[in-house]
Order: sequence, then C-alpha cells, then structure tokens
Amino acid sequence: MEKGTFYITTPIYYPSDKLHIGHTYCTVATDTIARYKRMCGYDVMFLTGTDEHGQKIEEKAKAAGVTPQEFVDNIVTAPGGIKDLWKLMNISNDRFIRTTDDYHVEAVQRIFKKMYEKGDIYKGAYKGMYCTPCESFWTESQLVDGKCPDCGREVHYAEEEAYFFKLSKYAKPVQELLEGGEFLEPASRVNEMINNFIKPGLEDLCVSRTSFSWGIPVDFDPGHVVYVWVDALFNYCTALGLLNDKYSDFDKYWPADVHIVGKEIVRFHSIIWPAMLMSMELPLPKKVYGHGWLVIDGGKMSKSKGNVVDPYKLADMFGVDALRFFLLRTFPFGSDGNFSNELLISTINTDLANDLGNLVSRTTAMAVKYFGGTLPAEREHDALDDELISMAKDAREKYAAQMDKFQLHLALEEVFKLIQRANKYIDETAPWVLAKDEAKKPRLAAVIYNLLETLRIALIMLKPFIPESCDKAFEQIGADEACIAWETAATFGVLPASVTVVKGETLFPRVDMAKALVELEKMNKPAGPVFPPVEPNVTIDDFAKCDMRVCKVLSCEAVKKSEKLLKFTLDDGSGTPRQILSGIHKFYEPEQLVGKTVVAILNLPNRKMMGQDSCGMLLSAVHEENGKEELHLLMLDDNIPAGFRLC
Ligand code: ME8
Repeated sequence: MEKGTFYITTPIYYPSDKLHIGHTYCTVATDTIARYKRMCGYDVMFLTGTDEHGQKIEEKAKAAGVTPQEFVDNIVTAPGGIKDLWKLMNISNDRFIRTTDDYHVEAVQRIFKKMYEKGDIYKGAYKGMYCTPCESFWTESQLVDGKCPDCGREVHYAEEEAYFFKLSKYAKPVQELLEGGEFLEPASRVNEMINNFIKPGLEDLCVSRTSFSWGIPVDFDPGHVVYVWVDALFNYCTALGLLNDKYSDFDKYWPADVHIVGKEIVRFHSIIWPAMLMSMELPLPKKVYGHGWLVIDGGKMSKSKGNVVDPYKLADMFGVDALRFFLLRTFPFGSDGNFSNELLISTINTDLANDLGNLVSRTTAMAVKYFGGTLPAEREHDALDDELISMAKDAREKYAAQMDKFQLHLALEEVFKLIQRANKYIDETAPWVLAKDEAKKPRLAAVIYNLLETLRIALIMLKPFIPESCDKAFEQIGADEACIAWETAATFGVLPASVTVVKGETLFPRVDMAKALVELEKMNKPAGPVFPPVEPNVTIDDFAKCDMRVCKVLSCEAVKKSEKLLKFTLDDGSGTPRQILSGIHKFYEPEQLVGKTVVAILNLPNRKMMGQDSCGMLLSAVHEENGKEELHLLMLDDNIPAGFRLC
C-alpha cells in the first residue's frame, strides 16, 4: 500500500532556553501531519533537531560559566530537556539532528567550500546594523523605528571582514518560485516576502562571522565561522546524508515535501534557502508552510515578560493527549492564536470529556449493560440510521482534504461534526427505551453497533492527533488491528457482527475549571526567596562614614592555595593601584571580571589574608537560603569613572 515518500521537518530549535508551549505547538502539529501521512501509507521521514551554534549561545554559556557545548548539552540531552520533552509529547520523529554533530559540521564545511569555489560566496567587508539576539545584520531601510524588524530590539553598528553569498544573483528565480503559488503557504505570506524583501532589492548575504568563535569554522580561512543560518538550513539535507557518510537516504527523501516553520522564519526558508539550494544545484523543497504564533494577551511569550507557558506542567496536569488536542483543535494553523488556561480547560471539557469521552463511555456501557459486552449478530436496520451512516462514510474524504492542506483544526472540525451527530443519534434512538422490550433487542443491537462503527471511524481520524487515547479507545470498542487501518475508514460495517466491547477507564476526565485555574496560578508563581526583615538601626551619620568608591578592575587572579580568594588590582581614581582580596572565586572566574566597574569600601582597616594585604572590601549582592549561597558582585555602568564616591 506504499504511496511513495514524504519528508517533513520542523525548524531546528535554539537550545538557548527551555522550550515553551509555542515550540511544542509547532512540533506537535508537524508530528500529527507525519503520523497522518504514515497512516495513509507513505514512507515518512520526519526530522527535528537543535540549532546549537551562534553568538547568543556563546554569550549565554559564558554568563553561565560553562563551555557552549556543555551549555547546549544541558538543554538538549539532560533530563527535562528538549529530547525528553519530545518523548513526553509522543513525537514520532525518525531522526534528530544536532548542528554540533560531527557529520553535519563536516558537511557544512564542504557545502560552504562548494559555493565558494563556484563563485557564489566571495570575501568582502560587512558594515551594518546588527541584532545580537536574532544574529541578523539589517540595512538601515529594513529597520523599524531604528530597531530590529524581527524582534523589535536595539541594533548596533558592526563592521567585520566577511564572506558574502550572492543572494542578489538569485532574486529573479526566487521571485518566480514564490509567484508560482505552490512553494509558500499560506498565500498571504507570499506577498509579504515579495513586497518586503524581494522588491526593495535583495542584497548579498553576509555568511561568515569573525567576532565570535562558536560556529562551524570556515576550513579554508581560520578565524571565520559559518553564519548560523547557513549552518542551520542545511540541516534538512545533511540529516539525510548530503556530503557525509552518516546517512545515505538523501536521494530517497530529498526534496522535502514540506518544511513547517513559524512565521518569523519564513524569510529564511522561502528566500535564502531556495537561493542556496539553487547555488548548490539541488532540487528545491516542494513546500514551506509558515504557521502562526501562540500569543498571550495578543503579545509574544517571552522569558522577560514572565509569561512563558511550560508544556511539562500542562501535560502533567491535563495529560499529553489533551494538550496535543487543544493546540491543534483551537487555533487555525496559519494564524496567530491567543493561548489561555481557560480556553485549554474548556476545550478539554467540551470536546474531549463531553463529546468524545461520553460517546465512548455511553456506548460501551450500553453494550455491557444490555448485552453483557458482546453484541448479538442479529440487527434490525431503521431509516433513522441512514444519515449517521452516510456521514460516517463521507467523513474520511472531508477530513483528508483538510489534512492535505495542513488545515488541522478544520480536519478536527469534520471529526467532531460526526461525533456530535452520533451523540444526537443516541437521543433520537433512545436505546434505554428499546432495552425495555425484548422484541426490540435486534434494533437495540443495531443502534449500538452503529455507534461503535461511527466511533471506530472517528478514532482512526483522531489517531494522528491523540495516538495514545485512541489506542485505549480502540480496545474499549473492540476494534483490533484490522479494524483501525486508514483503508477501512470510509467503509461502514467493519467491526465483527458480534463484536465484544470492554468497559475501560475514563479517557478524558472532566476538569474542574475553578480548581484547576487556582492550581495553575500557584504553579506559575515562582516560589521566590524569603528575605530577612529590614531593621532601621543605622543613622545617616553612620552610613556617611563608609567611603564607597567606584573602582575599575585592572587585573584579577586566583590566590594560590586558596579555593575561595581572588586577588584584585583596582584603579580607585587615586592614581595608585589598590589591592583587595575577596572570597568570591566560587562565583566568578578571574578573567570574567577584568575591566569591570565595581564598588569597594576603602576606609576599612587593612587586613592580611593568606599572607597578602587586602585594602578594602568589594560590595556584592548576596542571599543565603537553605544553606545555598547566591552572590552577584556589584557592577556599575562602565561609563562611571573610577574614584566617584557613592552616597
Ligand atoms: O528560529 N508560537 O529557532 P527557535 C508558535 N533555530 N511558534 C513559536 C513560538 C510561539 N509562541 N515561539 C517560537 C529558530 N515558535 C531557528 C530555526 S531552522 C533551519 C532554524 C517557533 O527555537 C518559531 O516560530 O527560535 C520557529 O518556527 C520555531 O519555534 C523555532 O524557533
């Protein structure tokens, strides 16, 4: 029954922070499409992974006092990390690529060299405005109110020797590709790309960096690392074996059938990516689908706003399938969706607990109550059945039409129309009345059988969305492997005539909205440290006696044979360097502090520590709780000159 191959990808995620519900949305949607295609008989390759290089990761690792590799390992593979999240969410990816994998690194070096040798990459100098969080250079005309057009943050002038990719050379074929109408969806994104990026003129793209080192080295020019987006985009090919020996199914699966990406990275996927593939003389992906964002109160989720929704917590509280279902049932895939806990809970209650859950439990309960679990083969048809039966038979086609367009919420709408119709059918046929009359048992058997068949068909269509719950439900309605194949979903009457059902656990318990909201509120409130009370026991005169000055760290080194002490040489504005020892080695490496602007109390008596003079004390912010000490050396704006007094 194989229908050919289907290669589908998610973006590869930045392991700079823990992933949130927005990333989960993207991955769950892709997983559902992959599962659907497998069910239809395609040989599916589903790829996801992590995009581990770049300045942002290098800086975060530095701030955390670990190497960049340790930093990303901690987010990708450590318990509770990205790989665990996908396992928890039942993501069925066939491969997981990390851009730090050796085979990818080597393949990207070969790719870069190939484009260079072809003349599509050349050396020049980059001058422009740079957004550090987005790792993007922008021209003045692209800035919005002087800020980064992608994230709205400050940009700064940067200049460096760099390699450039001849993006301008491919402007015309890329525009034609976009105008073709098949490549980029939803269609609204096509105009955005053409009007905002291609029509103003595509400039050549800076594809190497020298200002940091956490990237794939350009092997023929040490000091340059490959621009993170070139490195990242080619993951889709290297993970199949392009220019490496790790895998060997590039010819089988490439070109990709669809890259699922969020709207803010459509530009990279629909302009830069095809241009680079054209340069490499490789076939282009068949489609890029740009989905919307999950937002909160209309705005983006962000760590700084403190409104990031943790998928681990929600899955733990409501179940993995309930969360998967909510994400895809509620929000049209191409547009933004406003996330709220209320919406999540009401979707679970209405669709899963009431409509689907009740239909399964009522139907199986009736089969057990009236027939001891096994239906008699003798059944009596009634014209009342026709509408339900024909709706059930037609549902697969309607569902597939939506699934094939990635309109996942509309596909679910088709399934739920059927489920709601079946619930209405129970009211219309009133089985509890039929049960009172022995002569009506064949009619009662027909009603229950029709309900089971409708459920079987609905569950086949729901399986890509909520796989685990469907397996449980199949067991309850007595559907074995042969009865749950996609091929059987447009046929009515597949369950054996004397099918046996098993009354099982409640699939989707109703959630008490008020209680759950309180619990969520509690979970989201950070426990926070408990600080000691403030006591007003110092006079202003006491305070004024402390001579606190701004100092610059000239040098800093660990004191030999001491685990704790760092020795600072400071410029305190007097012209004579000052030495202070401070027990903060546990919190800082000496090289992190050189050049920093700090505060010291200078009029304390000198002290000897480990045989060395300490002339003053550095100020830090400290907190100790449950035996755990946290310390931050007080650092000031570097514009403040040494010697200024604090008052
Ligand atoms: O962009 N709602 O990685 P990333 C929906 N490494 N989707 C969201 C979202 C939200 N609130 N927040 C993020 C990168 N996403 C690159 C990709 S691919 C060669 C390189 C989506 O971790 C976002 O739109 O910042 C993007 O598609 C994906 O998560 C990865 O974002």
